Amino acid sequence: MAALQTAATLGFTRIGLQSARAAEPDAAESAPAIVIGSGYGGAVAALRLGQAGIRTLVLEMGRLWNTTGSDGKIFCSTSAPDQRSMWFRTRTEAPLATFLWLDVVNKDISPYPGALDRVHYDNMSVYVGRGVGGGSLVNGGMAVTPLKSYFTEQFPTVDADEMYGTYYPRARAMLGVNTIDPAWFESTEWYRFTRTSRKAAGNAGLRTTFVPNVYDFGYMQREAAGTATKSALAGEVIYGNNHGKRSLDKTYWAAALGTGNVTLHTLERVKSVSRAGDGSYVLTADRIDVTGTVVETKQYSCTYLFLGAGSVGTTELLVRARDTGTLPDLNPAVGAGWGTNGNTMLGRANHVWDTVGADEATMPVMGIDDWANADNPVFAEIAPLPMGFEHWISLYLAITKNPERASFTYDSASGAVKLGWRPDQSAVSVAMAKKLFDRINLANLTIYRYDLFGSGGKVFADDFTYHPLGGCVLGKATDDYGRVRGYPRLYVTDGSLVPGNIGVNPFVTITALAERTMARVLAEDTAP
Ligand code: FAE
Repeated sequence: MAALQTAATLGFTRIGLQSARAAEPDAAESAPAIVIGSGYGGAVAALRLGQAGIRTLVLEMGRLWNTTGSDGKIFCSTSAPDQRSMWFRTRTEAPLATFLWLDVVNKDISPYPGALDRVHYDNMSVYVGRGVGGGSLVNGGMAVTPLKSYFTEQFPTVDADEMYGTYYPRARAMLGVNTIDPAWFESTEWYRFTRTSRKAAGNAGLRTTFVPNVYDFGYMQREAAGTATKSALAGEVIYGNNHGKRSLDKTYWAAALGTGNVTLHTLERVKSVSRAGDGSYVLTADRIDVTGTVVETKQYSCTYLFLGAGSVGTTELLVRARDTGTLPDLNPAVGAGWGTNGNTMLGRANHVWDTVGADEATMPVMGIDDWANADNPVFAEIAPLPMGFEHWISLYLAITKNPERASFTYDSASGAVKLGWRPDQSAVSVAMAKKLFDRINLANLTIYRYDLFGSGGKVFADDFTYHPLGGCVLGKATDDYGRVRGYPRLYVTDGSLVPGNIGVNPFVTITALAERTMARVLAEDTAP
């Protein structure tokens, strides 16, 4: 841990320098390696390239979150969102739309390159993080390793022993994964909401399990004791955490920039990818200012190109490249095999004596694990709903084993990439979540909450996902190591490799797969 903190301190200094540099317009630029996107897949690629001595340029469309606003904070809280909350919106679009059917959750904001984006497709929208660190800036930090048996089912061609013996441990160590002290968990008011949900699950004969997190639980205990500035205990999460969370800027990016070989350009959105006659890759990118105005369109070239723009970002870039003819030899598997990780959100109403407490920590630490139930496999995260008052609501993000998959296609009329997800595909997740939570409600004589997802009385939020997965599936669009088929020295390292579902929260798997890809690529593809 000491090494990690040293790297983080070093990295912050360097991040500051890089950001100053990113403000100056650049001419066309080439680098041996370019990484698109700075989430988990991009961060692993950049660190390992930098350590191998390969000069690497990283292009990220979001901003670097290292300067404070007028309130002295870098990020805003969920209860008082401002322009920093969302990516160029005039109103926030929080997952929980209403309370008591009232439109009191979302707030008007001014457009700005904020930390959270909600990308809308027909019938499905996808929450993603924007900025250096990608999803790590806005996520709940749950760092879960899937069941080995399910990993093998999803990745039959990957050596699972090697993943569980080498790459998962490597990813967890780098990410700074830790677990809550069980004794503190049992006694603190901040996790009463979780204990209440555990009791309800137990009454239905269901198993619950602690899940690790990248939020520093030592820091959280100091928050509770009043000796550290509150973050997870002050309602901070989906618009960023000002303290406590080991997001990628404090782990992988600190180490990557510390190699001296990695340069980061922020507020640059890659628009297209093509290949020059000499086999190098050519990119165009729009550089925007904080109003969203394009101030420069830049060209880059590289020998090795790593795509880490996330499941929807990477897939959109490659589908567009194939279907507009800039990378015409991409195979038909590009764009296919996309899923929501079976995500469905829901709330239950507890009895008045089963309180959840006015104080709720924002970092989830427990799940209801019914994945082994072959008839209806579900893993449900016990999610926080910090409102600062007692509301008796138990909130959950259910991850169901939904086998439905959709494809992205290029629409030449609009120039947009579309996702072919249908409502009946979401209905599969809902039916599975309902089967589990009907059981819990029956055992506890409780009911669902009808007031949280819009004025229509929707019980199951089935129109968004936190866990977009697939689109460039490992072994199909790429070889077994993320090398894109048909294009040498072009790689995918992010969540688009995961075939639509992994049964738990996905970032540890994405990180571990990227570590595996980079170990192989650096050993085989970059040798002189
Ligand atoms: P990602 O982290 O999305 O990074 C992609 C990056 O690429 C972003 O920074 C983009 O801004 C950037 N980008 C995209 N397109 C372009 C372009 N054209 N040019 C330049 N830059 C581009 O990708 N997962 C867990 O395991 N545990 C959790 O507790 C958890 N909670 C979540 C809560 C929320 C609210 C959300 C939104 C997600 C949560 N997730 C969680 C999901 C997790 O954050 C997600 O799987 C990973 O972030 C995906 O990692 P990737 O590397 O695929």
